[in-house]
Amino acid sequence: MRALLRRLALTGASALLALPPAAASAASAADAASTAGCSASSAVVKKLPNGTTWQMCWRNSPTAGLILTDISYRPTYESKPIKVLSSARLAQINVPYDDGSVDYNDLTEEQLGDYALPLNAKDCPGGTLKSFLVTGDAERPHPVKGLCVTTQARGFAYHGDSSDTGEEHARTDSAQGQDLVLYTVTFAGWYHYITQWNFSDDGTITAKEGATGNLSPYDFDASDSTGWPIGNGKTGKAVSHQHNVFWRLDFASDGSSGSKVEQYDTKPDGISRQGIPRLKTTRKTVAKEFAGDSANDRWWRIVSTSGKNEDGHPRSWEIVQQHTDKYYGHGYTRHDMYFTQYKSCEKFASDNAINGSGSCQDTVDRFVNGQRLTHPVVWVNVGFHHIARDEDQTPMPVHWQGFQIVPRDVTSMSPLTPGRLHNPAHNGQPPQ
Ligand SMILES: [Cu+2]
Repeated sequence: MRALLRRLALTGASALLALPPAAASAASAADAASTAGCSASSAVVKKLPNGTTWQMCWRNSPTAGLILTDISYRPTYESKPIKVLSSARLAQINVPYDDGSVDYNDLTEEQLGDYALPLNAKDCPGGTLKSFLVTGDAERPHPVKGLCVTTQARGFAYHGDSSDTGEEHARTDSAQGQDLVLYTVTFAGWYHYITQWNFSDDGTITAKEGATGNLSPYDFDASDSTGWPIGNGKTGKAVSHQHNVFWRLDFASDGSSGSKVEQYDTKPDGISRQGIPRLKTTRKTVAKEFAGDSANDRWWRIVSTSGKNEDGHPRSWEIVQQHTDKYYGHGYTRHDMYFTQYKSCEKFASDNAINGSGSCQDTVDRFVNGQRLTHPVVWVNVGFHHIARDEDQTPMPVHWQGFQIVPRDVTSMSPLTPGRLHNPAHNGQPPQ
């Protein structure tokens, strides 16, 4: 009911669905905390079983929820941590309903971060719960144990035969992978949102937003073309809607905010003499602010202008966008990626003007106005069009949407290569 009142108070409209907030505080070795640039209570430092160490600072914003800062990656063979991101956070969740009745901004209207829910030990298996302050509908701020910091198995990290790279007494090597995982659960209306970040031992970062909770009880009046029958017979049709999630990434490759953005496209390139289709990959440096769209065989990377790996290749981080249901309802939701020059008051993908300072534009599409990209901020937009199904009752099984950030040439070999293979003999073209 609290959630309903919150919706009604904010919108004056009938009820809908909502969203929740985020996380904060946590600890580890004091030296790591000082390295990370935050207090021990807001530092997370974790060495995973395969040897990779991730470290970062965290806090909870009443609006944006869980905010991670100063994220660094230290694979086994690196002598010091490699800075990846200055900041990683949500930038908006839009929830428009297909019948045009409502259109929520769950961060900026619903104050997602201020409605974090307490987690129980069973909600954080093998991990540690961290507290932070929220106010929500209470009179004053109070602590909630709302951040889980844990590790999770992710299946195979690799499986390979070393004879293929020229080892004389060959072996089959295999390992299981692990992730450092941080998440909070927040609510808006009847929806509970899981804001989660996975940091894998192979250097991959996964951002994922999970939607669970319950369908809006006030929105079972859809037509055939705007909803789906839920419950016995055909009388109640739940209104379909979009969960449109934006993330904001401020890269700091190798500790420097100076980076460039490249777009790669692979296309057919005729037929070879053997009668086999050829493919050709082209690179385009994105010099100015840019709104991008996913396409077959297209990807982007953020390239450090200062750091190189031991092979002499520039370190970079590739954005891997997964499935998205694009929402065309607003100018700012029409593109999958926005690359903008860093500006401190550009924090939210919509409703930005009233939530930052007055000197910034209101929506992310308007942040793109021709500036040269020397300190790129990446906005990733992933949509999920939710046509409800009977299985959504109850509680609704979690639906995830998100993307990944994958290291490309950050290290000269796999960060997980077994020690006996981590040498020049196994790096590059093997002996024939
Ligand atoms: Cu939904």
